[in-house]
Amino acid sequence: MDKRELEQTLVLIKPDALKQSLTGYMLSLLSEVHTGLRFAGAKIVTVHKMLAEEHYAEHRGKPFFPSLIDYITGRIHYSEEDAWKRRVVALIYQGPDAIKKIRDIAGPTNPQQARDSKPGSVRALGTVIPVEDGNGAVVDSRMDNLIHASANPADAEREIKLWFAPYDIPPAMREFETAESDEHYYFKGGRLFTSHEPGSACIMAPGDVAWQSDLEALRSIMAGKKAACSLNTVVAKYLINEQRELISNPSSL
Ligand code: FUP
Repeated sequence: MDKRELEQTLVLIKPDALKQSLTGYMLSLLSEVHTGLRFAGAKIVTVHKMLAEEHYAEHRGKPFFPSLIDYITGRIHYSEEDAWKRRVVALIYQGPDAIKKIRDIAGPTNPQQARDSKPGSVRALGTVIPVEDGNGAVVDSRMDNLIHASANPADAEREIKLWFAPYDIPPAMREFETAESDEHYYFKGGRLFTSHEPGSACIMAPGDVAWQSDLEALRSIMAGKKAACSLNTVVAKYLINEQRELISNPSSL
């Protein structure tokens, strides 16, 4: 297959889009008839805090970060009573220029700018909300912009590997290197184990196919060496829609 056909991008239909029932509209805009792109993966995800913080890691420490995490985990748009409705739709689109085509349909990050410079884009339908400090002073803004779309090839690879395991994607559609695990890996309380610990999650078993970069990271972490990415980056996808309290701070689930 032509390598250009393999280009992939991650799309998230965010909680505000689900709440406003814009999912069908957005899927139509992104459909193969309009973009020439195909689905390579799709899942419904209740976003846990670890996944949210890894996804938006580049914004850690900024004043809007806590509010952004509340937004993507669904806490802004659904109350505790409706907590079961807190979801995003995670999609991988694939095909020539997938990243650029979907960014064009999504529009500029800031909904106000999107309305000015790209009316008709998805984010032109979004909202900008002031973020206040503890004293009520406006210190930043949160952009409820309905859709996430990977910005460039490096981000697309990082994000797809963060949200999806290889087995979520048909083998012929996988863009990134995979390898077979020769170990069991378990996760509990922020730590990795190669033998079972009571209450741990089995992340991987011998013979499981995983992203090669994830396996390299797990091997480095077990050997006490510096890994190319954090343990949370690897395990977050395996804890998607997991009910047990396996994340180091259970209150963050
Ligand atoms: P994008 O790649 O378009 O999603 O843009 P960024 O990576 O810059 O931002 C990631 C998310 O953070 C966006 F969805 C919007 C949000 N954001 C804010 O809420 N406030 C800001 O000041 C900047 C970004």
